[in-house]
Amino acid sequence: MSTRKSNLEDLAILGGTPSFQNKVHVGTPNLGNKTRFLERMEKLYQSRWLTNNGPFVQELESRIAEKLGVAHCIAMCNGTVALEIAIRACGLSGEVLVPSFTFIATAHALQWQQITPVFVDIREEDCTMDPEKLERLITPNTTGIIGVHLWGRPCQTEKIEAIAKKHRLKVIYDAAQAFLSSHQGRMIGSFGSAEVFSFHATKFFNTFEGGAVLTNDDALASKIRLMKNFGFSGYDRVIYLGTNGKMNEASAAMGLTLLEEIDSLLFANRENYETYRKCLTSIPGLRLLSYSEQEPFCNYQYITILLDEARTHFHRDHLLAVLHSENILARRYFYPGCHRMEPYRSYFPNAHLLLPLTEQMAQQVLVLPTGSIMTTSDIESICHIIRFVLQHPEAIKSRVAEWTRWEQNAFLKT
Ligand code: T4K
Repeated sequence: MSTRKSNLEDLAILGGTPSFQNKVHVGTPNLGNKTRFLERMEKLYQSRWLTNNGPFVQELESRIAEKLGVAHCIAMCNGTVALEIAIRACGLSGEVLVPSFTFIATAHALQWQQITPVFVDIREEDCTMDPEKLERLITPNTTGIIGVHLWGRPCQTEKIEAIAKKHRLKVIYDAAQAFLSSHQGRMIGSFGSAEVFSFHATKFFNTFEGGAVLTNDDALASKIRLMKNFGFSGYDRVIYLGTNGKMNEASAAMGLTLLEEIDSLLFANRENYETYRKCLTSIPGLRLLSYSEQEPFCNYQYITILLDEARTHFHRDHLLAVLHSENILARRYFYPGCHRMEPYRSYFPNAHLLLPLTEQMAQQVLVLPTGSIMTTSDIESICHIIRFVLQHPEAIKSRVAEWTRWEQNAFLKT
């Protein structure tokens, strides 16, 4: 339920009633058909098979591999562990090139294994890693590149892979946000040595917690299967160093249930994106990042806007404060950039000097709510508030006595 704003006093930050009674999140989980999920839970109760490569996990793996046209899908307990295992299985060490403008897990998955993430700047068009900036950062210690398909938008795979080939580097993609999107007509999941998805609750396709490594390399797939199960090749027989990266049966049951209705989830995301696009046009200084119309598949999972303060006269953080007071919990994915978070800010205090666009975009970006829970009217209300606020930037700024409180709030603290 939301109310329209016609006077400044209607804004919750100026004492009005919040537009939304309950908090609206960027990634409220899609839950799928409860009956179908409970039917699977009933089977799980009867079989008492809860994890360790159970039937639901096997079914989910083969369905995903088939859907994406990739030889192997190895389901995992989450995207971060899947990344760590893929990195290890590919034999990365020393230094690996990676964008800083990503979720912290991309960098942590390397550093966790004493591999140094070397941060690369991004492109202005879509905020993915800029291949033009890659080559100069390659040293004798570089062993690989991790590209990130940020917000479901493919990074520049051809250019990245050409550079990797020239320098004999391995390429892995962090495709955590790109499940069921394509790149030049080919499903994401089939690029590089391996690609890693996240099926976390906040992703449009979730398994509560979960993830997967996709690869067409048979030997790599076998190694990853060993690694995610302590290196067991049979009862009492360990032939490799491994860890516990297994997905459990309840998670896989959730995945299978959501796969059954994936088309309607994709449709909802697309409709939401179209509504945002329609309602956020012609606002000076506001750019809604578009998805390519050329691609046959896209998950439309993230609604990303960039605010150029020089033109809006309103900083992204002030808009964030206004939206949060209206119970619209927009997020600054990915502020302030991995290079400004620990331990990297201590390790590389001058990293920002090589990351001008990362710095700029991290100040401008805001991700807005979407998912099947959102109605057209909810989205229209969010857009109405954004438009209303950006029509009165100076008046609102001068009247909010409490910016300091908002700025001290954990969300807005640098
Ligand atoms: N690489 C990339 C590029 C990634 O984006 C991610 C994950 C990874 C690697 C690692 O994959 P995982 O190991 O996570 O599988 C969230 C997610 O936890 C994370 O999975 C995701 N990326 C990242 C972009 O976002 P937070 O800390 O911002 O989420 P949180 O807990 O604040 O939740 C987001 C919103 O969803 C909230 O506004 C509340 C709502 N929510 C959340 C949960 C968990 C619900 O309504 N219900 C829920 O159950 O990280």
